[in-house]
Amino acid sequence: MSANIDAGELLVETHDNILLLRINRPKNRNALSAHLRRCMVDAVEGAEADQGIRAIVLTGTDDFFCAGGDINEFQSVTASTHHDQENSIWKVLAERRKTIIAAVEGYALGGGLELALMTDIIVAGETVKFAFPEVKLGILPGAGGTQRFPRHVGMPRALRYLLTGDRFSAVEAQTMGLISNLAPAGKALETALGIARTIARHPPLAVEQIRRVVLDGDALPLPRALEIEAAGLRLLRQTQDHREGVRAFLEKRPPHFSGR
Ligand code: CO8
Repeated sequence: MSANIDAGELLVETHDNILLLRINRPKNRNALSAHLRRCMVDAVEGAEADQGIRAIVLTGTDDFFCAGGDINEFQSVTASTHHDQENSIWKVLAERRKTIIAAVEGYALGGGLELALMTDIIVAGETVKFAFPEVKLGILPGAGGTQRFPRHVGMPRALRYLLTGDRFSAVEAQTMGLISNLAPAGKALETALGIARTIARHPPLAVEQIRRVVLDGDALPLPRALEIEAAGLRLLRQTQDHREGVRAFLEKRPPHFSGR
């Protein structure tokens, strides 16, 4: 079943328990306008509050994921308004509980690549081109790009692309460990929806805890990270869904998870 809301620059569709967000500014190559960022915040906040939504897929149009920040708006952006806007969208995305999968086709440039890096799983079509062109505009990738990119691909490779602005291919991105799946061109969305459906079938508290423990643990020394892993497991062991999962396995039947 699917329900569709046309929010203009962001098309919002519900496919059963998956929220599909389609960036829709083809004339501007899906550049991130302030309005588009606001729509994304609203959509993600709405999904967070909706227990029926188990995963989010974020995509662009057929041949463009996102060309980055809207350069037309750069001239009117001051250091402080920029900071406020950043806080709003990036904080909501960083602190969310639900899984987001990016389905990338065409190009993911600058802020578009940073947006993909904020998601949990990146699926890219094999003809995708990535780049950080910010250096050519006299700025830096300020939505986490200078920090998340090196953590994904290693410092030397990250500096090579951050300092030159050169493009790299989806195949190179896969070799670097930047993307989770390389899909045939045009099939990134289908692949991402398949992954989202699998995640959506699992107990939501387990999905949320696994994600949280992995992300929080990444910034911690190993002994402390192992403590939060243990705390997450203790919490999950007390859930009805854990008991149901074990019972269903032993009774050789499909589980019926309640989300508790
Ligand atoms: N912003 C605004 N408009 C854009 C952008 C953009 N980032 N990219 C393309 N457009 C517009 C063009 O101006 C053009 O408009 P018009 O038709 O009115 O002249 C239209 O899209 C089509 O552009 P092209 O003719 O160049 O189309 P091509 O298909 O030949 O090329 C490219 C598409 C490769 C995307 C090319 O346009 C390009 O290189 N664009 C610039 C990409 C770029 O530099 N991105 C980085 C921006 S800086 C950034 O992202 C920092 C992060 C900011 C975070 C913001 C959140 C707070």
